[in-house]
Amino acid sequence: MNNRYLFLIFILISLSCFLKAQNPWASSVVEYHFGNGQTLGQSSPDFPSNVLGPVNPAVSNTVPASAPSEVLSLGRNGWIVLSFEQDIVNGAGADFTVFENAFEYAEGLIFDEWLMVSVSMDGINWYAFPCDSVTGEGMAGRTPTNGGGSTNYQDITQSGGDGFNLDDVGLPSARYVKLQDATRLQTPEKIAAEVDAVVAIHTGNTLVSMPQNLPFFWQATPEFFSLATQEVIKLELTDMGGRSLFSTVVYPGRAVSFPLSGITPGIYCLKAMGQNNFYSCKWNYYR
Ligand SMILES: [Ca+2]
Ligand SMILES: [Ca+2]
Ligand SMILES: [Ca+2]
Repeated sequence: MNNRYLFLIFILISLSCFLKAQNPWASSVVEYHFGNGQTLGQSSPDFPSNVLGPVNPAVSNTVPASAPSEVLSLGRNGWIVLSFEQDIVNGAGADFTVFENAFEYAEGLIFDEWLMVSVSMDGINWYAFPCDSVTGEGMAGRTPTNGGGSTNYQDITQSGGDGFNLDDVGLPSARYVKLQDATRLQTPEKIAAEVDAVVAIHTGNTLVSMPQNLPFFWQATPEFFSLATQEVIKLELTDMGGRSLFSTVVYPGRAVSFPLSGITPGIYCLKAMGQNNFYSCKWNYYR
């Protein structure tokens, strides 16, 4: 086998690893309990694939997902716990989006079936998103899904669905999302909510808070943190107690990269000191 083929195989393996690592959709069902009244999509071979992976791009705000292969009815008071290949992390704004099959049945009128949402980092301790049992505010199942082949489902302004911000439960990250039917709080024709899909908007490593218009560019993988800059800066990583873990000077046009193998996942402070500027931000490191 010549080098050209070896190179091609290397590229294909790298690409497949990259694509696998990028799956932002719920990837497994951890636990569930179905309630009464509706059984759509609850049996094999529709379940569990109907709640994992992406939504059907053919759906729209007036034509919702309705096939058992696409959606799962939880039944009255039913619930399900979904997990992800990577942690959902707390970035700017909404961090994940829940897609039910709410739809617009007349101008401005939505047939919504509510789901209470909670999250957990460890699958043991749960944090419920605050919600209003009268208006449904803070619950999922309220906003139709927008379809279309070019929709970016990690952009809540394009995707529709209901977005949730980990800021609202005070968590830096979550691995599990629990959805519980809450149609008992609604009018009687709402029998049970369906689950179509859940997508993580922010995954893996991210900066929790980062000032805008920085004079440097950063990138993080679970293994390395790299940074390139337009001015000479001193870069320092400290723990939240101020203890210095790494420090270096970065020059324009010469990116630096430092290994994260010796650093345990957690929250750190990243400081960049330029000649006239000082930047400091909290960095949420997850593997
Ligand atoms: Ca957030
Ligand atoms: Ca529904
Ligand atoms: Ca689905």
